[in-house]
Amino acid sequence: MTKSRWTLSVTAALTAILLPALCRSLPPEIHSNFSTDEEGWTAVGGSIIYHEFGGYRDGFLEFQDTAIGDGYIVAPPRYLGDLREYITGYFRVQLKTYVGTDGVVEPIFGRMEIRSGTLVIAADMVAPAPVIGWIPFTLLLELNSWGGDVLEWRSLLSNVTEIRIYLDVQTGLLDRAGIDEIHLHPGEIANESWTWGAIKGLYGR
Ligand SMILES: [Ca+2]
Repeated sequence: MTKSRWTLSVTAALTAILLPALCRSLPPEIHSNFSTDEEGWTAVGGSIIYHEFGGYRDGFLEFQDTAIGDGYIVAPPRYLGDLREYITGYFRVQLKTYVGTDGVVEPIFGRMEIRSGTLVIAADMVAPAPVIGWIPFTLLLELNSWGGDVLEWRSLLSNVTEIRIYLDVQTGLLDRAGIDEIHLHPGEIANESWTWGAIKGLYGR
């Protein structure tokens, strides 16, 4: 084989290997904009009040703390299952709180948990401070933002059974928070600022 034919053969082989990977389509974005209802989100340790107007855009969810313990909302099934194709993507939500500026915010507020059975990874989207007005918070779906061992992390994300977003703003009862435009994007984040990402790590419960 001449050098030029060998080069062509190698180029063709590399193209056959690399092109499908480069052209691999991303999975669909998963989102909840709450235009007409709660879109399957439920509450634990509190209640959801659906508002048709007043969100970041149109409708939104209001979580009200009505029980002792840390309250959170639970994602519907379309966010669950094998999320490995979303690694390097990100979650984004719009949040607001109804506490006064002198209110003490619980550290758990804005924590997101991804669970697979008893395994849990967790990260904080929000600093423990009131969120005045609708503010976007972004959490990268990559190891550095969540911590843990990479093999365990990928194993957990291959079979996600529950996703929680903690919206318990303050100690005591009847504190409230709003949430809107919950998005899980498969692609890398565009060049823009993103907020807090304190690592909570991977652990069993
Ligand atoms: Ca909305």
